[in-house]
Amino acid sequence: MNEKPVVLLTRRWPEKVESQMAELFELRVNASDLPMSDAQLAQALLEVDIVCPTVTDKIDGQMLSAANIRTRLLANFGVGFNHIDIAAASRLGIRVTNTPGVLTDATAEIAMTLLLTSARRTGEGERLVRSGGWDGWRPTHMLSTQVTGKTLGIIGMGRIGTALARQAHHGFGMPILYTSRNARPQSEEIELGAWRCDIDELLQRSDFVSINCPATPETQNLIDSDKLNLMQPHAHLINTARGDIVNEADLVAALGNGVIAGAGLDVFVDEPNVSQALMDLQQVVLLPHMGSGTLETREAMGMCALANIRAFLSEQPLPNLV
Ligand code: 8YV
Repeated sequence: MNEKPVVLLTRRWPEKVESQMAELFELRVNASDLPMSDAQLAQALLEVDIVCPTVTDKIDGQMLSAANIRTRLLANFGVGFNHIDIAAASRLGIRVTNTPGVLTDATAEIAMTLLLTSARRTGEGERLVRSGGWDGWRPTHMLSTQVTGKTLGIIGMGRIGTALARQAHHGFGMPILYTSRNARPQSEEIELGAWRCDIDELLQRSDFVSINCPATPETQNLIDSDKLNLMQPHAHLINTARGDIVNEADLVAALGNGVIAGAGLDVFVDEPNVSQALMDLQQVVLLPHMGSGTLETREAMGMCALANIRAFLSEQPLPNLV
C-alpha cells in the first residue's frame, strides 16, 4: 500500500476539516496554534509533501531557495497569497492554490459592518455605555452620518467588491463607483447602480471608499497622502483587503487633520501590531482581521483547500491554482 502523503497545517483549522484530513493523510498540525517561525517553516518544506499556510506564514524567495525541498504543493488557507513568493515557487515547480469564492460574502459583511460602524459611530457608542460615561439622551448627542443613499466607491471590483456593492446597493440604496481592470458586465452595472471610473474620480466623489483589491507591488501604498487628499472631509475609508495597500502613517495624519472623517480597518501593515497612533483615534474602527471569520466560512475554506489537495494528489486540474 502506498504511504499516505504528509500534509502540514501551519495553524489549527476547524475541527470538521482537520478530522477529514487526518483520515486521508499523515497530518501534521501545529498544535500550539502560534505562528510558525521562519526556521520551522523552512524545515517543514524539507519534510512534508504539502504545506497548508495562512496569511501568518511568510514563504519568501529565500526560504524557497533551500536545497532538497520536498514540498510540491502550497495549499493556502485564504484567498490572498501575497505572503507567498509565487514566482519562486513556480521556478521550483511547486504549485500554489488558494480558497476564493467561499469567503466572499463573509468578507463583504465585515466591510459593510466597518462602514456602518464607522459612519454611525457605534464603536464609540458602545465604549461610552460600557465605560459608564453615558449621561442620557439629548438631541445633539453623538451625531453621526447617515449611510442610506450615500455613494460608495469600491477599489477592486472582484468577487468581494461585487458582493459588497450588492449589499450596499440593495440594502442601503447606495450608488456605486468602482475601479477595476475590466468593466463588469453592463447588466451587472445596472443591477448594482455601478459606474466604473478612475481612482481619482472615485476618491473625489465617494462618501465611503472600500478597498477590495489584492495586495500586489502595484497596490502597495496605493492610498497615500496624495490620494487621501482627494477624498471629501466627511468621507470614510474602509479596508478589509491588506494593510500595506494603505500608508498607515499618512492615514493617521489624514484622520488627525480632518482630511477625512473616519476609517474602518480589518487589516494592518504589521499584524497583529496596531500602531498606538491608530489606537488613539476614536474615529477609527479596528478589527482583528476577521473578514472571513465565520465558522461556516472557515470550514468552507478548509474544504476548499482539501479539494485542491485531493485534485493535486490524483493529478487532476487544480480547482484554484494561483
Ligand atoms: C483569511 C484573508 O482568513 O483570505 C484572505 O486572504 O485575508 C482572510 O480572510 C486569511 O488570509 C487566512 O489565511
